[in-house]
Amino acid sequence: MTGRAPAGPPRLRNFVDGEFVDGGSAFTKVSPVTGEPVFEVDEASRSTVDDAVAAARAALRGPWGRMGERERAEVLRRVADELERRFDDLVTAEVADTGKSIAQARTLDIPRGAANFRAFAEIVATAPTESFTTVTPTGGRALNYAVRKPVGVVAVIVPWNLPLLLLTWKVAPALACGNAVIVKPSEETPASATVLAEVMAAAGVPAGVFNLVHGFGPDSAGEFLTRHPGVDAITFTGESATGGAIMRAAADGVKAVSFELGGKNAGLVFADADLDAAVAGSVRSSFTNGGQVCLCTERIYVQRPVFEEFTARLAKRAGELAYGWPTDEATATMPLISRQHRAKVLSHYDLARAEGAEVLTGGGAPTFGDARDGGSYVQPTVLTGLGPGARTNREEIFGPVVHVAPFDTEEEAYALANGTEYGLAATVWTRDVGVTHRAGARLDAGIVWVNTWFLRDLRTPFGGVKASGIGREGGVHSLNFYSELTNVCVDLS
Ligand code: NAD
Ligand code: 6OD
Repeated sequence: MTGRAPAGPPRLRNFVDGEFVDGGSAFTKVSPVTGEPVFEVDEASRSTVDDAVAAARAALRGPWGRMGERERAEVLRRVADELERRFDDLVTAEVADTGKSIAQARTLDIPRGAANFRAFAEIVATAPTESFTTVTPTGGRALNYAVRKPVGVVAVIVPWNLPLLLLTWKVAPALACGNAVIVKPSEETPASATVLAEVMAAAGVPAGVFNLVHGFGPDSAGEFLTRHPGVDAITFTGESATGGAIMRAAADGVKAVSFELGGKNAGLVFADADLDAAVAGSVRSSFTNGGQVCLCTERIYVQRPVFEEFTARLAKRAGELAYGWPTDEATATMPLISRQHRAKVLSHYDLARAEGAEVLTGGGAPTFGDARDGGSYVQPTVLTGLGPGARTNREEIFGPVVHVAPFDTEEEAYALANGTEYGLAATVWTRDVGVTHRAGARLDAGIVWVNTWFLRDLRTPFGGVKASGIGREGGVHSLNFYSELTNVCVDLS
C-alpha cells in the first residue's frame, strides 16, 4: 500500500484530492487474531476533513461533473477491473483487519467489491426516467420529463464487519450518479479502504471524486463529516444508536440520510421444511463471519414437531465449527473484531445464563495455547429456554450466538418474529407455498429469505423497517437516494 512508511507496522494515510496526505496523530489498529499491532493509521483532523470536502466540491465543478451516465459507467467498470487486479492485496488487507477466513474473503467480500461496481455501471446506464404527456388547460399538450442529477458531496460511513463489501455497496452507486464521495471506514478496518483509494487513482477516477478519511465517530472524522456544511447527503451503515446520533447531527443541515442499521433477525423453521437444508442454512445464517453480519439470525423459532431434532442438530453442527488460523482453508470460525466487542458478547452469554437460558453448546471463549489467546475469539453458542421478553431475545448481540425456541401456529411464529424493535431480515424454512407468501407479507422485515439466506441480487430493494433503517438501497432505489430528479415541463402548444 502506498500509504506505508518504511519501518514498524505499515502506516495508512488519508486520501484527499487524488493523493495520500501526511499529518495528524496516528492510532494503532490491532489484529483480532492475536492482539498484535498491524497498522498505524493517520486519524483525519478537522482540517483534513475540510480539505476532503473542498476537494469533493471542486471535483463536481470539473470534468467529473460534466460526464454523462455512460462515461461514468465506463469509469466504474475500470474500477471493477482494477479491484480484480488487486484481488490478492484486498484479501490480505481484509484478513489483516478482521481476522476473517481467507476462504470467505476470497469468495464473498472481495468479489462483491468488484460486483458492486459492475452492477451499478449497468444499472445507471440502463435506468429509465419518467416522462408524461399532459393535457394543458387550453387543450394543448405539455411534455414532462425527469432529469437525474447528482446530490453533490456524499459522506459514506461504514462499519467493520464486511468492510469492502459495505463500502463499495455505497460508493459504486454514489459515483454512478455523478457525486463526489468522502468515505470514512471503521477505525477497526482501515486497510481495504486504503487499497480502494489506490484502485481509484489507478482506474483514472478524477482527483477529488473519491476521498478517504480515517478516524473514529464522536469528536473525530465521523462527526466532523456528518456536521460539515459542505456535505449534502449521508449514507450510513452501523448501529441503530449511531444512526440516531448521525440523524441529530444531520438535522441542522437538513441533509438527506440513508441508514442501514442493526437487526435481531428471526428464522422460522416450519415442520414441513427440508430439515437438512434448514439446519445447514441456519448454521450459515447464524455463524457466518462470526455472526457479525447484520443479516445474521440470532433467534430461531421452530415448529414444535421438529423442535427437538432441529435444535440438537443445530447445536451439534455449531459445536463442530472448525477453529483455525484465517489462512487455513478449512477455518469456519473467526474472532470478533476487538477485545471490546468480545467483552460485550461474553457479557451477553453471561446475561443469557442469568436470565435462565440453557447453553446447548459454547457459552464462553476458547483457548488455543498459542498467539490466538491474545485475540478476540468466542465460542459459537446455541441457547434455548428463554421467553420473548428476555433481553437475549430482544437485543442485538452481533456475535456467533443464536437462541432457539418452539412455536405451535403460523400466527404465533409471526408474532414472535415481529416482537422486537428491529426489522431487518427474516429467514423462513418451509415447503408450503401459502406460508411462503404469507410470511413475506406478515413479517416486519425489509428482506425475507425463503429456503435460503443472504442470496443477493443487487437490483433488489435492501434495507430495514423499524429501528433497522431508513430508506432502501439497491438497484434503482440507490439511484433515487444518490441523485435528485428535476422535472422539466415543456408546453408544446
Ligand atoms: P457503529 O455504529 O459503531 O460504527 C459504524 C461507523 O460509524 C464507524 O465507521 C464509526 O466510526 C462511525 N461512527 C460511530 N459513531 C459516529 C458518530 N457519532 N458520528 C459519525 N460516525 C460515527 O457500528 P459498528 O459497531 O462498526 O458495526 C456493527 C453494527 O452495524 C451492528 O449494529 C450491525 O447490525 C450494523 N450493520 C448494519 C448493516 C445493514 O445493512 N443494516 C450492515 C452491517 C452492519
Ligand atoms: O449485501 C449487501 O448489499 C449488504 N448491504 C449486506 C449487508 C450486510 C450486513 O452486515
